[in-house]
Amino acid sequence: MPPYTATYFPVKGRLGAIKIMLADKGQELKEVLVGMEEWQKGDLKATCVFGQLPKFEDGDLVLFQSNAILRHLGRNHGAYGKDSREASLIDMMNDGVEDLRSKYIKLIYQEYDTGKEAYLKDLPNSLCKFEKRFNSDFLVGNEVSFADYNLFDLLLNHLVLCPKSLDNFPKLNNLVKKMSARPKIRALLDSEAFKKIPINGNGKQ
Ligand code: GTS
Repeated sequence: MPPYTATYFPVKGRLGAIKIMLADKGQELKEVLVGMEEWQKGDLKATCVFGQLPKFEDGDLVLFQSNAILRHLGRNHGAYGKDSREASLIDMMNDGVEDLRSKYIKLIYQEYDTGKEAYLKDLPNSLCKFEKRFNSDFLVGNEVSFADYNLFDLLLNHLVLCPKSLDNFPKLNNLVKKMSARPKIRALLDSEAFKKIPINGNGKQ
């Protein structure tokens, strides 16, 4: 039986980075997909701590909040730095990824038709903050962390939004190249099951 179960809508959304990380760590994931009709009945929502998905189960431990799930998996699978100093830096960088993801989600769900041009114009101001942090193939230290998986997933979304968005960011391009080349991640990205899942729930990408 897979040790982990995720309950989510049939989109990549906030589960994408988690799935990429689990694939890279050779972990199986059982997925429970929830359609809008079922969600709108409200029964499942009422059981979710913050009334939202994803829900993640590790045995009898039930977690909500995608970044808490990433941290949990970082602790479980050696992707949270070599010491507490690196862990704090990884937390900082992941919070930065969350800030950019929040802007991206706002664009997708609220401003896609009116705000895309302004979003893309401002995007380099966010990306350069990450670009500056790379001294190796990873955001912090010499090992992959959950923040790398999270940033990688979000950069993939941005390459769909605008294929040229990373053109002036060699280190971000390198992250995408190196992460995409990790065999288990490559296999996930190439799988029909993964390719056919939409990035977002409203068809915008
Ligand atoms: N901070 C939460 C997290 O990181 O997990 C946000 C979760 C969230 O926004 N979930 C959305 C949801 O449950 C779905 S998605 O935006 O991740 O695709 N929406 C349904 C609802 O009723 O709020």
